[in-house]
Amino acid sequence: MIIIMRPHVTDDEIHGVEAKLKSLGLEANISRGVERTIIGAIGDERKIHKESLQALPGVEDVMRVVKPYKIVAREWHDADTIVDIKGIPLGGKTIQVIGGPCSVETQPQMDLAAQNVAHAGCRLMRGGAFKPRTSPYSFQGKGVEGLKIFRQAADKQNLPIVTELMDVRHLDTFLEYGVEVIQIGTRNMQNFDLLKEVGKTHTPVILKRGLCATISEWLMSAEYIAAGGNHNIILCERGVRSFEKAYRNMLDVTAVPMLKKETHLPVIVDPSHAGGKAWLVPALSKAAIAAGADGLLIEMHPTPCEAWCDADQALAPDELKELMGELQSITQAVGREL
Ligand SMILES: [Mn+2]
Repeated sequence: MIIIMRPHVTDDEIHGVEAKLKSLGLEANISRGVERTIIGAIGDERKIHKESLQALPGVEDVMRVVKPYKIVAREWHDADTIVDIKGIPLGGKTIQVIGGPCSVETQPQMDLAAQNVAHAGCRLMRGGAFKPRTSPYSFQGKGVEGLKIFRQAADKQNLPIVTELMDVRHLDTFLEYGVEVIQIGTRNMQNFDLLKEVGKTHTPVILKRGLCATISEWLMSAEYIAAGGNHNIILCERGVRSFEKAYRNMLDVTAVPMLKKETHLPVIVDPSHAGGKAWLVPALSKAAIAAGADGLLIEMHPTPCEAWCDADQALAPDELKELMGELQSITQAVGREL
């Protein structure tokens, strides 16, 4: 059961609902979003009479949500959620392409990358300062220095930044640097403590799908963030592990319409980590948009062969620009804009 409070609800009204639930022997999870406060009733819901809650001050609606995930479920919120990223909408009619290198290397590399991203027509930039690498001996990212470099480069082009948070201890630094979108990577999709912490902020979050995660597990992870009060969640399909060795991961295109049915949250696709090869990126990007994705997360490096990380899958600047042109007709065909 979830209780949807009216906009501009007061603390007293929230406490009123909480007290009512307590009197029935239930606990309340209060999720204070920017626009909405949603109260989840935890316990034996059979004790609740919907009408008695509905009559309480500040309550807009009371709904039984059958799914294990509640706030992120389409069941209670029919309209698509549009996440506002510094005035850039993600999840609406316009498809957003987030471009940039796998990792932050140097200031000149990032300055050039930011120019290339803006020149290609992308409105958001990606780049990793903290890198989750399979081997402890691979380049681990530049850390805080990388954030500083990224911020400077992106600011010159007015691009909001997307970067991965791996450790709760870095969250304050991310907020200090004004990171516009926090990425939770594949390997941390079920790092519940990390999810709870980003749930306490209102910073938009890109939640990547775990290597072997089911749709339901993935949405439960999103629910962890939402339950904390952060409703600005974007799901990112990036390929799942399969038996196939010819490419890095298997892009699960089916996940896109399935998620669209199950959740009101925006869905984007990362064709770079799915394919693992730059030449596969255009075809996978087109498939993603045709399937209903709201955006793409694409790796682009000013000089791909010199990239410190994921060199094989990075597009060159002219390839990104060309792809943006090719995507025009696909977006139009599905009634979207680029
Ligand atoms: Mn990468």
